[in-house]
Amino acid sequence: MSVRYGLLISLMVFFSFKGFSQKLTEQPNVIFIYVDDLGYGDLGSYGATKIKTPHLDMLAKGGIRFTNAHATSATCTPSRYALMTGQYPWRKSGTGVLPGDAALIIPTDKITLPALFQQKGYKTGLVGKWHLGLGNTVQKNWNQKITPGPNEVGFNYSFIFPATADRVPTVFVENNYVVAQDPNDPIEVNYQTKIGNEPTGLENPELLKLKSSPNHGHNNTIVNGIGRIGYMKGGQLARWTDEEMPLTFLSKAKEFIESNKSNPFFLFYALTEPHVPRMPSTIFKGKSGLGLRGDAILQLDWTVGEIMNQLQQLGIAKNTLIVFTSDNGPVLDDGYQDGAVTQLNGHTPWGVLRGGKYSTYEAGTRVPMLIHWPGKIKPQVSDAMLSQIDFIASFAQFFNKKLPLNEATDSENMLNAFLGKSNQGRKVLVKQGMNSLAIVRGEWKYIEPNAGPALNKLVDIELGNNPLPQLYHLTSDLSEKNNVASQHPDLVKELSDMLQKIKDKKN
Ligand code: NG6
Ligand code: CA
Repeated sequence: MSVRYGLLISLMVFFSFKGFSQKLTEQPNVIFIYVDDLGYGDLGSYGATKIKTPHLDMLAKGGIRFTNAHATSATCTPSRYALMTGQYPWRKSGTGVLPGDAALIIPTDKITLPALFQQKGYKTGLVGKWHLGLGNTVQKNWNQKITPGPNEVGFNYSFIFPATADRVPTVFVENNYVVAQDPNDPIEVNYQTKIGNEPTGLENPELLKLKSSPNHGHNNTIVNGIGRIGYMKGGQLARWTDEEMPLTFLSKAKEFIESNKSNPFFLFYALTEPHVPRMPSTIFKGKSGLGLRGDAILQLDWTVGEIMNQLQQLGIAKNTLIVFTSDNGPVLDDGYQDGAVTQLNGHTPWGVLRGGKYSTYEAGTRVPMLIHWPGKIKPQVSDAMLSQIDFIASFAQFFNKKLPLNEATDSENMLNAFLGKSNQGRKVLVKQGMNSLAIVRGEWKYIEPNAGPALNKLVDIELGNNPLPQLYHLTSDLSEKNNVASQHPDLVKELSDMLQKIKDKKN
């Protein structure tokens, strides 16, 4: 063999080995564990003392714990919309909390977070809560293929419930079909008028095993002893049992991991806990001493432990990056009398923050976020300001891939901060409450004036609404106690102009 050939072959061997090892590290499995309504103060690693979350504390200890990470919005649908699309949800109407019969609001012809992974050859899966609509219309036949849905926006596999656990239809949908359909008992859903003859929470409160709170509206069709929002009939076999539902999701998540253990996968695992109705498996009931909300958090923590154990057992823990975060802040009474208020016992789900779910104050959108990738990410606490909207641009960077022009344009590449290589987060961030937007730049937060109610009396949460501008110096006043807008009119003007400019931005 000539010297030249020898060199060529050794170069080829070198590059193919290099290629192989890069593949291992550059295509880690990615699991997003996205929980529902978990607050900044709900985990041990974020200071909770009244509730024990050992599995998540381990995740925090072995990875990055972010103190300044945000959902874009203080409710579920818009936060999820932003995470999937990289676009601020308030740019598009119809992205508020969706009813259970809503049509799909994610465009099928644009880049999404799962589609990005799909394009890199990952198998992508979604298990859990969806809440981004299904099909093209509100009126739809639940007894045949329901499309478009998650499978049309980037997921190879999906096992979901359509909206929230407190909204009908209370069924699972697997790859566009309701699970356990019965042609003799077709499903119908209606959000306007009662259909069928089944009891409702309003007419038959004596049938409820979990009492609805007055005036919230969780008093339509009763399923599994719980009044829901909306009416449904049929599909008796298909209806989930709340106590089993999270375990069903867990087993589907595990199946997805197991069947993709030999190839790179992206799993979006959207837990329903601790959203209402809190009805955890019986083994967790009463265990926290904090009512069913606390019990649901114990179940959530246990679930994360189960996934971590599985990754260990399959020998893929080292090659799996886990992101754990929440879609919005905490709420106690969100429709049911489940002990969240009466047995709070000094627990502070919002930590030191003001407000809660629905609020423009910090507790609405500042959420726990942990990122864990053994061997690759150094354990640390990061104060970088980050938004969930940034994942899509950051993973695009991770894969060295350009996002399509004019898509995901609100997403910023924060890869180094997400991987703990830098403490530099966003310079500016816009956050959405129920009625107003806030902008954070560095140390300062400005909330635009608006006429909404100061307090959501139903849930007893301060919404952050004020007809006057609000300015908070977050660095010294994280609890937003002192509105200093009148002392800094120039700064108020600057931030309000900046917010306007972001609002006016096209695409
Ligand atoms: C609200 C519901 C609340 C919850 C929320 C959605 C009422 C009075 N309250 O409209 O119970 O379902 O929507 O929560 O109807 S989220 O986390 O999915 O955004
Ligand atoms: Ca939520």
